[in-house]
Amino acid sequence: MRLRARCHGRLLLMLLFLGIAHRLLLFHRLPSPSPALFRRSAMSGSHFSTPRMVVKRVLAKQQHEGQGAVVRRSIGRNELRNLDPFLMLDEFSVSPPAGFPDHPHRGFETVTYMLQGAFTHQDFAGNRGTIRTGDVQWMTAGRGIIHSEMPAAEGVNKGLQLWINLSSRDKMIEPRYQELLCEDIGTAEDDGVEVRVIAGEAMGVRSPVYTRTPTMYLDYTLKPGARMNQSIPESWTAFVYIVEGEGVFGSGDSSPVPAHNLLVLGPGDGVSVGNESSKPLRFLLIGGQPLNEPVVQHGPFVMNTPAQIDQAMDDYQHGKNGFEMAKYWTSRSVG
Ligand code: FJE
Ligand code: FE
Repeated sequence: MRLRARCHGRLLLMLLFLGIAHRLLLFHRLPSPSPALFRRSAMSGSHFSTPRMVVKRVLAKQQHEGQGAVVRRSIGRNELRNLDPFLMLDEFSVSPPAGFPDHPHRGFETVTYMLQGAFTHQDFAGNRGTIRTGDVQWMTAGRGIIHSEMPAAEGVNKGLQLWINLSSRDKMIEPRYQELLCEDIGTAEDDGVEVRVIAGEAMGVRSPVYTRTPTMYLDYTLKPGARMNQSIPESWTAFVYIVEGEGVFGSGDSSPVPAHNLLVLGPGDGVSVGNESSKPLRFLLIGGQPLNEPVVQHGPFVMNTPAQIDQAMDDYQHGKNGFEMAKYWTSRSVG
């Protein structure tokens, strides 16, 4: 199956409109900018001296989560508990009426990226929104969010949810949302390599997302025979998650790795990936600055000490310190 972010038909409508406008207004051809200029900017961020190699490989097997939902967990399973600053990565696959009904978060961020279908979130502050194929919701839970995350389209709704830890000084900040619609996500294409820049910078394109814990989140698609090179800050944790197809990561002489595998990258200041297969390869390249702080997790609460976890559970139970609305709120059915 091919999972391609096509911006849910909105882009198609836009192109149709532009096509009609073009004919009506009888635009003349403008001289196109020098391709050499484009090429140079597309190459930025692709130079590095020490390529990172794969130091660990984890296959994300299916498990049940939430209410009847199925996830493939990679980060967060026993073999890969905490990849500082990352806490969890789930590739979810959910058909109504399954989903993730009302639950709290404190102390970290959740990043939800839709691959297929739609998801509606509702929170205890009255926020409600639906993200569709190619859209991203970057949620900073901070001191507290209670929300529901439920599929909004018939059939299978797929995506990825990443949990990024917050530093001790940011754990109790005000909650915040950043929503990126598919068509607003910067993309670049060069030599069979396409990138969607969700956070950070690649091939001359920068994301507007503010990452409180410095993070890069890149969605690459490589045509058969294509190769990419991407620099990654030397001190950062970095990994790859294969969404579709198979690729050769790090060293050119290693064997191809298929979908649903997570590869932890070792020391170095960049990575090189090749598609030596006859089908498209799609993978996420994600990196983040490690926090180097103690992590104490109890389900959806991630703090630095056991006392802070006790406090979070007490705040949630009694509606205090950010969980005030817990007493008055429940989500409505999505329909
Ligand atoms: C959660 C159980 C859960 N992975 N992927 C316990 F299911 C969840 C939870 C999710 C989740 C939600 C989406 Cl939209 C996608 C997910 C787990 O909501 F937070 C805890 N603590
Ligand atoms: Fe959640």
